[in-house]
Amino acid sequence: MAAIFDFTNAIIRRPAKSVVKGLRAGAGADPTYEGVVAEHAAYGAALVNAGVAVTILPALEDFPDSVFVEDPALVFPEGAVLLRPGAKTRAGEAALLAPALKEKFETVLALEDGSADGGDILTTAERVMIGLSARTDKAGAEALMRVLAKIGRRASIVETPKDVLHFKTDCALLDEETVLATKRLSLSGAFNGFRVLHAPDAEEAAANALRVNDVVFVGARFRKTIEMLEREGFKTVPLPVDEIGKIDAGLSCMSLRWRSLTGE
Ligand code: CIR
Repeated sequence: MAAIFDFTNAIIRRPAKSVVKGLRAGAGADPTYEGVVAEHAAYGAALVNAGVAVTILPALEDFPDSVFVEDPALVFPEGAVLLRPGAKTRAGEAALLAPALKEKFETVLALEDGSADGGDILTTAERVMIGLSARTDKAGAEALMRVLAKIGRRASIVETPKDVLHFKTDCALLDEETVLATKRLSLSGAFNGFRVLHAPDAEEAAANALRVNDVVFVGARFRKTIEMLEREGFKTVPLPVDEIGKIDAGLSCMSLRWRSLTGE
């Protein structure tokens, strides 16, 4: 049986020049456009190397954060869900993603209430975990549970630590029973029943890693995390994240990934 991290397809979106003005919680420096382009290109190449067929959508200048295509939608082998991003400047991204999803999926459902960002959603073999955050509210999370029930997915609502952008800012699924998580998130008990590897101190941002087929994408500067994962038997692919990190992003954010049931 295919594992939850076995992906055949992905959608990514080219960064817009406006990405330098992407949202961020702090008052840090802007990333450079060229830097984001380089990180995005390395990420796209890593997906291809991992055996994934990648569709690249054009940049959307009016949406500085649209390169983070994970947030306006959710995809599964059995269908896609258009979400309602919680940031005002990102609300229009879902409609602009709809045509590409309709081309790829027979079933495209839509969230009807509240707000929810894909960055707050972690799909495990058993269930879909929906993290409440400043972007995903209770109405959105509950509406999403109803939509997921239509495609036969069980879901549960969990908490994102305070002041953390998204649930997956602080965690990644490494295999069916193992997660990489920050200590602050694992303390919430969200991963009871999982084996949890903690992101080392001072490398909390490494928790936004991404398991794709046989490998785990990890931020290249997180040396201790890479060592830990390799020691645990995971094959890592270090990728540059310094520029996207300036606008609060990590490695799950730049793609929508799924296993195609039709082989297309
Ligand atoms: C934002 O604040 O929406 C973007 N600057 C970063 C989005 C990161 N996305 C993700 O973690 N899924």
